[in-house]
Amino acid sequence: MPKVLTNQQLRDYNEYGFISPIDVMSEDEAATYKDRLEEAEQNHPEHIHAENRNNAHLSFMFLDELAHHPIVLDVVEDLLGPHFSLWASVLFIKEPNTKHYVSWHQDATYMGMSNNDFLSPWIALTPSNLETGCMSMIPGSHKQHIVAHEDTFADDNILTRGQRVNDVDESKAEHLILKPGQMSVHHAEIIHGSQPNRSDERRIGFTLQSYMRHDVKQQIAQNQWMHCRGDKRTDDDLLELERPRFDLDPIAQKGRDAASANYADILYHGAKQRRAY
Ligand SMILES: O=C(O)CCC(=O)C(=O)O
Repeated sequence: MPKVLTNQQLRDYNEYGFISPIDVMSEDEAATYKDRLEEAEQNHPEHIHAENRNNAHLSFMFLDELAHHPIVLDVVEDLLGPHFSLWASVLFIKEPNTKHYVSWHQDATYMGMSNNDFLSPWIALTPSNLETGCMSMIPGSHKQHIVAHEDTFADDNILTRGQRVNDVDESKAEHLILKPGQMSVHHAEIIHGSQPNRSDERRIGFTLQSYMRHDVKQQIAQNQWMHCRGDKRTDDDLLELERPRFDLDPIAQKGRDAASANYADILYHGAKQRRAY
């Protein structure tokens, strides 16, 4: 019996590779998270900015709360079962009237996992729609597994390598319109991307990338995870990441530094160049 999702949503996830929208919190509550984000950006700019956007849930309590939000974890449990951990997180912020975009890609391409049956929730803290540059998905594309990607390192492409899948039939795309406080969940192999923000407000999305069952093994670099629910991972080489107890908790911060360096080693493995994020 699922905890949060309907049987139809479970079928949709298997058939199309995503579910959207899912209510996590009210718009008012989402506004308080946006305020906390902007306070962090103002008070600790070195720890949270466009090039230091990875694993900020290890630095700031408001993002740790989202990573462990009971509705988010219930949704993950409905899809993955009772035992899972979190690998990393990314803040995808598109400033007003900017050219930044995300090319068509599949998340799992460069993660170096033993299998790609895992998922990412994407939580909207501001409206995410056609004008602000919401995510778009190619329904069912998770069923074809990983296809060829071309690394472009294009300036306005905010993916690590600017990697892109060519020849996507964009007429099939479904646009995930989210209000602040709603989230989508997508499969690691679905082809997705997003257009620039043409509006006068920020588009702020926080993606938990990704929650995985313990049978998914890291095959490149260090094996680092944050435990979320159920039994803990028991890998011999496990490096467990600790939750922060307060903003900029030095123990969790040390974990973030290590996790983000490791994340770059994994995502840029074999790449011709590296960017700062
Ligand atoms: O935020 C975006 O526009 C893209 C995010 C994305 O590709 C992801 O979360 O996997």
